[in-house]
Amino acid sequence: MTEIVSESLIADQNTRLSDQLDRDYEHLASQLDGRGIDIGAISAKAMSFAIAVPSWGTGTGGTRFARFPGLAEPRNVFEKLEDCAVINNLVCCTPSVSPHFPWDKVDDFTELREHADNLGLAFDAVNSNTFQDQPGQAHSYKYGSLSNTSQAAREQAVEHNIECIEWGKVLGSNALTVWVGDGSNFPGQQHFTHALERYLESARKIYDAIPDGWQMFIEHKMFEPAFYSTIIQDWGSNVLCAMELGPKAKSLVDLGHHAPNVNIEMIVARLIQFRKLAGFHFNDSKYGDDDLDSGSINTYQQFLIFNELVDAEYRNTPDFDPAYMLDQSHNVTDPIESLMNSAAEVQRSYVKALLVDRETLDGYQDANDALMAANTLKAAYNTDVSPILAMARKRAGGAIDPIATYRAADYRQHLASDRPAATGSSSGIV
Ligand code: LRH
Ligand code: MN
Repeated sequence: MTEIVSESLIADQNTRLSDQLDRDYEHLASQLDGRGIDIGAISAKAMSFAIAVPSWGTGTGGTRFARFPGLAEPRNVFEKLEDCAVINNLVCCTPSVSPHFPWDKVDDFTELREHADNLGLAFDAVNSNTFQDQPGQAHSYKYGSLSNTSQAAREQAVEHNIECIEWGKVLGSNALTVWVGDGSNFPGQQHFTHALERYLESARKIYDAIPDGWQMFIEHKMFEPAFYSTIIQDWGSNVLCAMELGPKAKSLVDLGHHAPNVNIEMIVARLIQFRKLAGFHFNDSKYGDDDLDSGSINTYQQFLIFNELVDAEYRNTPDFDPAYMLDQSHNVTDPIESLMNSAAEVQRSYVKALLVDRETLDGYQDANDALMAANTLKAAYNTDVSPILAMARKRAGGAIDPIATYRAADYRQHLASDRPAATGSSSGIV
């Protein structure tokens, strides 16, 4: 499959853009030099940036109202990986894929790992799914999973998470992400404390099955599918449970899982300070858990989040190694284009945060010079780092302009006959 987007096509497309890129890069180099910043050092860090792609993001997403599948949709995890390889070959910063079970369940996980290896891809955190009932499932998750009042349903959910760990071990993953939709729709429907006690009893059994060298990522979410209370509704409940469980449990921040206007960058700073930041599901949103493309709505917030992350690196925060993943639903765009765009936009926030003059900022903060402190951040944010991102891709063998190169390959048209249109579900996120 990757032949369609071949190295020679990428090289041809780059030839058209290379001279202008060199001029833009040199111009930015002199601008940054004037600010005492070595563009070479920044570019090296840009090239080391990596973010995982969600396997479930490679198919067209939908809402509860409808889903409008695109051309040549991936029909199974093998084809999802082929699309992920196209993304990585063009943007060169998405070397790993985060699988979701049972959506990506296969009979032979060794075969799946070999397929990924052949495509130059690795597996990131595995995701369990106890928010849907599978055909033939003994106990329904209608009233929850890890916190269900039914012990049998809780044990079934624990078993599934332990199975995900076993599958993840074969794939070479080193983390399990546990997000549950458990909650209530009516005041009085659920006893908050009893429900969380049941959740912790179940989570502890999963925690005890987490291998050495692995981590357990707990993901909080304000609402949906529950619309009155959610068992792990906010970062507070999340970090309390992660602390209760132990050092291998950390809190994962999905940007769309917070109420509008919540100061997510401060939540990130708190989780870093208490060594409980697992990592991120990057996306963007205007209202709820919209799962829109990263950097498409609130780019300054995404920059401010990376400002906290780069500051933690700058302060040599011990064992600071957050996992970066995208978690998006692509309802009206080609998922490959959206994932490439989003990976580059998250990389852009990281590179801009590297430009913050932290010594000067510290000085203004200590002097309570609010305006100059804010302007010091803005100076980095207002820098167009596009030449650094494009040069990082070019130097890594990728595309200076990934979208244009992908469109020149006409990938979906080429695959249309191999991947006949899928029939079936007309709504739902995947
Ligand atoms: C829940 C969530 C979670 C995934 C699912 C696909 O909204 O963010 O991370 O399991 O989306
Ligand atoms: Mn998520």
